[in-house]
Amino acid sequence: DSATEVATAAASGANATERFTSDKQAAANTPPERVSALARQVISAVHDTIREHKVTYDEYNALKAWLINVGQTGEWPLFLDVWVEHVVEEVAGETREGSKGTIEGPYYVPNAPELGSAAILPTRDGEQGTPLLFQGQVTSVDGSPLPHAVIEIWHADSDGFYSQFAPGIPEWNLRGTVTADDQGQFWIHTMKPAPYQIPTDGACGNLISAAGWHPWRPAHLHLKVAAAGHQQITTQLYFPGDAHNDDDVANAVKPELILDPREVDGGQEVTYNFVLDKA
Ligand code: MBD
Ligand code: FE
Repeated sequence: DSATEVATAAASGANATERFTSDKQAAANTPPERVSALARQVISAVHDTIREHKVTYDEYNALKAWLINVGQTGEWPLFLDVWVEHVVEEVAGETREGSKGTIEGPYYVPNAPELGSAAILPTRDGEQGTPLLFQGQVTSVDGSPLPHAVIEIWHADSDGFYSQFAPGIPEWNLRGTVTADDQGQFWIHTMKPAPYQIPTDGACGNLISAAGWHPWRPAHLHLKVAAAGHQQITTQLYFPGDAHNDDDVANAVKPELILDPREVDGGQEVTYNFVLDKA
């Protein structure tokens, strides 16, 4: 398949870096005392590691070369979202009562095509995979339906590639912005994604192979769910039986996020309801 042949780490990494730079670069306005405390603790964790393991000059230089390579392959968004974001999300989500969230990852793109409450995500002619109907309702923590809640959904294709980050895929393939009906209900027709493999030819892949880890994330749907007067959630949903639900390289699986699909004529169908906390 053509995407498989030309999806390089440098290309998808550069796209993810570009995406972050244009959408996300927020000024946190962190006071100097806090910058100092955080930076000091991170730097001293590095010092402790060096002392404890008696890190050599060769190892120090290998680290330097690797860090330079993370930037050159554009893989800072990938590295941070795979190995760091899950803890940021854990802290951010600590006080919410509604549906669990999990990490966003590097491949969200805002302003995907707007579809109605009964949506068919954009696919290619002959899009491969198992047809999936993903349906549900968005409610508030008090149980009341949230009319016209907005569900943004994006996911990989049946080769594990994301549109706009791997070449040769139409811009909005398997991405959409779905507006629920007046009862907060939605129906999304799509194709089941494949598990995602961290590119093996970039700096992250390098770390994974040098450490003898595996590069897999279980198959997943990404979602952002928003409604007036409520906190937006960012989440992912997984499929039962995936070999990597228990050892996701990005540590982003939670038991509440595993779907329970049923087999139907021509594919699968699953219901999952979202509960949003008040703003
Ligand atoms: C993904 O598809 C993803 O969801 C995350 C979190 C990291 C890398 C690739
Ligand atoms: Fe993903």
